[in-house]
Amino acid sequence: VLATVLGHPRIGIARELKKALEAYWSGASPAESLMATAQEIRTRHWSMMKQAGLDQIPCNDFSLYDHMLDMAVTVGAIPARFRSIADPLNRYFAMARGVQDRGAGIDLSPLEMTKWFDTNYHYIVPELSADQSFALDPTKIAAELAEAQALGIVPRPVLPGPITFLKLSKFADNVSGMDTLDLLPRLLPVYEELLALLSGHGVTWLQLDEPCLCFDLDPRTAEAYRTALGRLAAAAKRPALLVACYFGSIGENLALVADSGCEALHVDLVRAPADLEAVLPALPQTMKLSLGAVDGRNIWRADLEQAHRLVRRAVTTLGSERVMVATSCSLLHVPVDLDAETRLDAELKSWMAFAAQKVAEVRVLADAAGQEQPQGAVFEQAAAALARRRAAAAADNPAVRHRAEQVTESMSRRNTPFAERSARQKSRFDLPLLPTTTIGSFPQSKEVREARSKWRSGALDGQGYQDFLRAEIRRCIERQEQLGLDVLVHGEFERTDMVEYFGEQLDGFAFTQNGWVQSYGSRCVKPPVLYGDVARPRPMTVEWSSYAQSLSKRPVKGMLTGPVTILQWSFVRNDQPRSQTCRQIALALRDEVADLEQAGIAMIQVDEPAIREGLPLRRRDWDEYLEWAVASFCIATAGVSDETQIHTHMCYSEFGDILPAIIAMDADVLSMESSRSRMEPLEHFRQHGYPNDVGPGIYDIHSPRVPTVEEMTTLLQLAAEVLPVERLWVNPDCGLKTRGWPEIEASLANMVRAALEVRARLQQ
Ligand code: THG
Ligand code: ZN
Repeated sequence: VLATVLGHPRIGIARELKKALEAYWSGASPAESLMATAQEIRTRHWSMMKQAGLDQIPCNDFSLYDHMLDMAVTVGAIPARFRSIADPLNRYFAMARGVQDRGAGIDLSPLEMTKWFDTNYHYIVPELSADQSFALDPTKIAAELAEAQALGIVPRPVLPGPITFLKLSKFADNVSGMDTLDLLPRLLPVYEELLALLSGHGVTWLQLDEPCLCFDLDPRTAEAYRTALGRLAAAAKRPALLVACYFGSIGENLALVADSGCEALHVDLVRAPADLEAVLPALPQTMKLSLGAVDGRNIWRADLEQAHRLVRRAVTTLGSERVMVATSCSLLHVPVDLDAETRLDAELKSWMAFAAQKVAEVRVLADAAGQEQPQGAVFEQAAAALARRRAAAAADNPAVRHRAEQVTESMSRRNTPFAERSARQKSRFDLPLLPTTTIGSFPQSKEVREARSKWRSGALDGQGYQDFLRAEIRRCIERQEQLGLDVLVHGEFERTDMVEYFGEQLDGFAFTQNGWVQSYGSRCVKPPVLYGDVARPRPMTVEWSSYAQSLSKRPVKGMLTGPVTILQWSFVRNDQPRSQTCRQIALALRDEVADLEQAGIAMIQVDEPAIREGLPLRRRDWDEYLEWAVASFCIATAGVSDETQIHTHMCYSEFGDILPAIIAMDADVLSMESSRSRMEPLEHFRQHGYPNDVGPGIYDIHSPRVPTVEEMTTLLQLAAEVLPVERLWVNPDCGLKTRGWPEIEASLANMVRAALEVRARLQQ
């Protein structure tokens, strides 16, 4: 039985890649240092996996920015606007981040970015044209292959498969009436060419990632799978193909791979344990099975006994020659090494495993495949840790559990319908038509970070830190008033991350020092570990919000992160349903909302950017999820009086397919990312309507470019054609935490001007 993983984290234990990227982008260091750092990271990870005894080691899973962007470059899908950039590295980053050079008159918008399945990772969406042609550029994959081979490793390169690549790509704006799968006949020859080339370089196994096999497929896509996998399997010169399905059940799509002639199938037995029994009898004699038995999405130590039973079942049916043990998906979604955690509670730490530990787990499982009853210290320690974890959970917080059981339906309903609340709120706030606001965060400047780290190290005392933050808030309020914004925010300078901040103040969460996970490009998050029952010992945001409100006559929104987003962006316990954990978070937030209202905060924003991200991949699972997700948001927010205005914000996803659920959340105001997808949400509003207030984002904050007034008036007018102008708000796409003040002031000044212009036009 062979041991393997589907991919390794690439950011580095100390986020070396992040630092090297940002130094290169800022001009502080040359391309050579970036390349050297990238190579060091790859070398270290390959050596580590080799030392750990993995039989197949992935390569080309590394990326300087994103693996879908890499694939777009590999197949020559470079949109026309980038083709004049001669330097490949500059062109690559231009596609990822856009370019704006006012002096030179250059203004290239980047490719879109969106969530990778139901994870918190964002990929770059390849942009295709109607007359798209493809041409192989094997530079990256060939270089990484040679590098691995030079280290004495026989790597298994990883590629997004052709169907997943096309399904996750998009046509440029000007294309209509085409399906990206129309391009399959043009794309397949490039894959064939690449397969031949890799085979020529001594590659014996290739991993084709086809997570789209976890979706309900329409007949056209299913047929495309048959065509594509069949064609690749029939290629004259190629490595053996491992088709990897992960993030869910392969279900009825099994035959598409089983009948393809490919040499191996990978299934995700963490998300879909029942797949094993379905796959065993259906797999042809010629195929191997890779068992995704160790969770690549979470940080818990594996239940080795349970995983062993799966391995045994496969081995006794297929024979050990045909079985591989693997992680459920790439380890991209977990931190690098638990050993780097020196401050974690020892007990909690003994329940956990990061990438390095998971590599060891697959090895142990593969080694024990021949034993009926697994033996040895490793199995015993894992079982003991699991038993201690269960005992701790059972004794945790009865009061929290009791309260969660007592939740009534009326707790998730506002007192009166929107129309009535809205009228009361309108008279309370007296806002102009098209009120302007922002999403919540303002720049986390170097000074803010320095002050926080001084406070944490003890160099700055609590009072000093508080004074510093108050001064930041005061300046932020002044700037917003000067810009002429109607509804203000305090700026969130006290928060590192919108989930981490709340986790730090709630019972049931723990924190790592180095548990970084890539979110997009150089940006990382450090998800809290939600291990126990969630309770709120004391108010979390009331002081900051009250202080901010005391500085202005204009409304200042209170800012909270919603229960679904806290759940989705944490590593959560896997010993009870997610719905139950979410409800505990919702109840803690409900108390915070009540305290904010009590303190005179009249608008409270509860962000749920991750609500779409948590949607199950299979439609049959949608209703159940949406029901508890919406109920959780409502439990958190519906306890307020009619005059208190609840806002929410969503971004990073396309919301069309869950619009009814978003409507059911019944927030008074919804601000939503739209500008990067050229106001796509408006199309859904046009078709289905939206009953409450909306602020479709009119400025893309993910790019440093400053949007013009005209651009934004155009978008506003587009919105006004779809929704009644009395229900429209004016705001950016998302928070401004990652941007710099100069570009923000210019952009927001333009945004306010755009609102004034459209207001004036409407009043003519
Ligand atoms: N927090 C969490 N998840 C998220 C977001 C978030 N997922 C979606 C979206 N926002 C992703 N966007 C970002 C934006 C900025 C950063 C991370 C994800 C970021 N991170 C810092 C960095 O990498 O420099 C690290 C954090 C810090 O140093 O405080 O800026 O907002 N959980
Ligand atoms: Zn956002």
